[in-house]
Amino acid sequence: MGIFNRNKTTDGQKDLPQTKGFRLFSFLKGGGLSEEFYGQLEDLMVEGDAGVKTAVEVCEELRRRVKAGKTEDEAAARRLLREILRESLITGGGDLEDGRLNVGLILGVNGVGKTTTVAKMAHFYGKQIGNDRIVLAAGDTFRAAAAEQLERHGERLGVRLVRHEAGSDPGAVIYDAVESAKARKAALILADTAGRMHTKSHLVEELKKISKILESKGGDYRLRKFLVLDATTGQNSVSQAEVFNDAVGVDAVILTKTDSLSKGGNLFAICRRFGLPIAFTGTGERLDDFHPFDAELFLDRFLGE
Ligand SMILES: Nc1nc2c(ncn2[C@@H]2O[C@H](COP(=O)(O)OP(=O)(O)OP(=O)(O)O)[C@@H](O)[C@H]2O)c(=O)[nH]1
Ligand SMILES: [Mg+2]
Repeated sequence: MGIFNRNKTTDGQKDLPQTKGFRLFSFLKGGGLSEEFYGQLEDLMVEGDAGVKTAVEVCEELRRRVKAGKTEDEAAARRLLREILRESLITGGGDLEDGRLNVGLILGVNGVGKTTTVAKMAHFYGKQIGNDRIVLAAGDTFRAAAAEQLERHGERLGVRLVRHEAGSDPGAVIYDAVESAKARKAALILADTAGRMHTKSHLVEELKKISKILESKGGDYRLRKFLVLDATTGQNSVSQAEVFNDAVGVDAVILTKTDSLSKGGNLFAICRRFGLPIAFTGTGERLDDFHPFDAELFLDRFLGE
């Protein structure tokens, strides 16, 4: 299973088979802090999906800190590397604001796990505030089966769903969900959206429109835009983050499918380049396979410690 899970029964993460993760340190040949050490490290960071820019920056920073620390010790350099990588990661962004209506807009390209994530989030937040204080909005009006998929989740969870006919305006669905939530004094709306390729500009334009409709009602509620990224897509997820963030301003990332093969170095690039926090990880297909992102745990797996 995923590189982000402990093989322990902690905070509800049950019986996950042990994973090896990327284990960068296990590939580093020992022998001191030579040019070869830094060269290897840079290559391994790229191999681990961090991208060339981030790999180079991290290695440069490591050289600086090694020099400043006046150390010749490889073990100390490994500790400094972990420190740099830890400082690169941003966590959080998933907290609800008390006493106010929270609206979570769930965005992402096709098939990354948006609809499943909406259901997982309802399950997760339902434990905090009660399922009856959550409203789901079927904002994917593009794919015929999407609203039904969400409806099944809603029925299972006992969470109210607002949906319109297929082909209708997604902005109107979400707007209706807001009215419905206000009338019922709900605390949270989770809005699904249609998957759109980040390369198709008209779809991204449509998203801008939805976002604008919601933002025009600002003050009434607290809007959070969550970008769902599939952990297995590596560097591609970095360009997805760039396009969505430029188009609508993303608030936090949710990384799905971390139970599948993924290296995870893309997270360093996403946090460092866009300043986006990683709020949650999806670790399987069940509703319970969803957890707040744990940076230390992620580093354990990425580095192999
Ligand atoms: N293994 C695994 N599978 C997941 C995870 N999250 C979602 N999936 C699976 O990924 C597939 C796609 O999930 P959806 O939630 O329908 O994805 P989507 O982004 O809504 O897809 P579109 O609406 O078509 O754009 C489903 O088979 C899910 O069960 C995860 O964390 N781990
Ligand atoms: Mg969907």
